[in-house]
Amino acid sequence: MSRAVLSIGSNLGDRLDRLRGVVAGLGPRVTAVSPVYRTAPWGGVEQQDFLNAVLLADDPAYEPADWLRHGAALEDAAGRVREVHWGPRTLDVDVVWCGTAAGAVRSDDPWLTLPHPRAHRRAFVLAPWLDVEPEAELTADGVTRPVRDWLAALDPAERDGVHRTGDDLGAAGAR
Ligand code: PH2
Ligand code: MG
Ligand code: MG
Repeated sequence: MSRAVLSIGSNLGDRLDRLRGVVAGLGPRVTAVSPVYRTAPWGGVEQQDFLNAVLLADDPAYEPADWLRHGAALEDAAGRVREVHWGPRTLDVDVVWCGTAAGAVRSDDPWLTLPHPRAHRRAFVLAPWLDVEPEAELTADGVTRPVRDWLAALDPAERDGVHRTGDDLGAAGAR
């Protein structure tokens, strides 16, 4: 049994269609879909703006690793090639947070580090996550804080780099 917070992003091709493909691909596992944000590229590589969103998902049969495997399969289906670190991509599906009956999962495995070690520094993750889960908490660097506090603590320039587009990926449960 696990519940996941997934950050999805695209900055190549039909970005909105790519994000919609993730919602469709996860199907009834998706329990909440955030608004879509246009976001300035994070990480220092000059490239086109991203579209980003956050999904909440739940599957009684999924272990935390299953979310990563499913996300990677959706990336492959979108023709993802891994070239430049933090560079342009048709589709990226990142597992930001995972919870089981025992609580929040912590993992230092480099293949699946949980919670995602950079989520607390990224407005493109925190802003849409807050939209779908206003009381969420995130542990980073050994400190647990509400997601809203991590977002408020960011450099204003980082927060100002994310804007809702008004696009819609479809409501959870509408598939
Ligand atoms: N993903 C990256 C690198 N930089 N910047 C934004 N705004 N959104 C992303 O999804 C993103 C990024 C690598 O996964
Ligand atoms: Mg990523
Ligand atoms: Mg990724």
